[in-house]
Amino acid sequence: MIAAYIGLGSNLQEPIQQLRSAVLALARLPSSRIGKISSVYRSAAVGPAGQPDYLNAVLRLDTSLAPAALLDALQHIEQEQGRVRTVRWGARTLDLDILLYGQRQVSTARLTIPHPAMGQRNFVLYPLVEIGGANLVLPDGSDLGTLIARVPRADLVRTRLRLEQDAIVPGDRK
Ligand code: ROI
Repeated sequence: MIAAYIGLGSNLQEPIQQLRSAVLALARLPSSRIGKISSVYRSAAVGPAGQPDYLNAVLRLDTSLAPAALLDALQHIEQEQGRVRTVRWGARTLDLDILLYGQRQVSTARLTIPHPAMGQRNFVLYPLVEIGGANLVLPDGSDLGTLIARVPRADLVRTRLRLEQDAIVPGDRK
């Protein structure tokens, strides 16, 4: 099993429900098991102004799915939860990003791992450190503690909302 870290984000159509539904769908992926789940964080949208605030979280998924198969599965979940293009670019019902996939680096037309923007995004780094710890090392040898020291918490708020649910059951294990 590889420890993959998945970023979750939503700012449309009951974001907390979107994130909870996504966690249930992730729990049902084959050859995968959910590990730690971060708190839910709220922040203003990075990108075009005028869209609703986002809820974000990060979870660890222990998986035997290859990176491309994992991406397929995440995109399927996004589609199932009605991700559509809206008039205002950027707002979305659900965004699932592969942040890290063990110590692997992946660079294909569809997929770049580590996620290229993760080092600049407070809504990724703070929940990631919450569950992975500041000593988590990236494939390039940098550690999360060093990265997060360069990124202010700014408007990021850690909410009391949680994504753990009784219905989380492991998918088929290999
Ligand atoms: N901004 C925030 N705060 N959270 C997100 O998850 C997020 N996702 C995006 C863009 C539009 C870049 N902005 C975001 O894709």
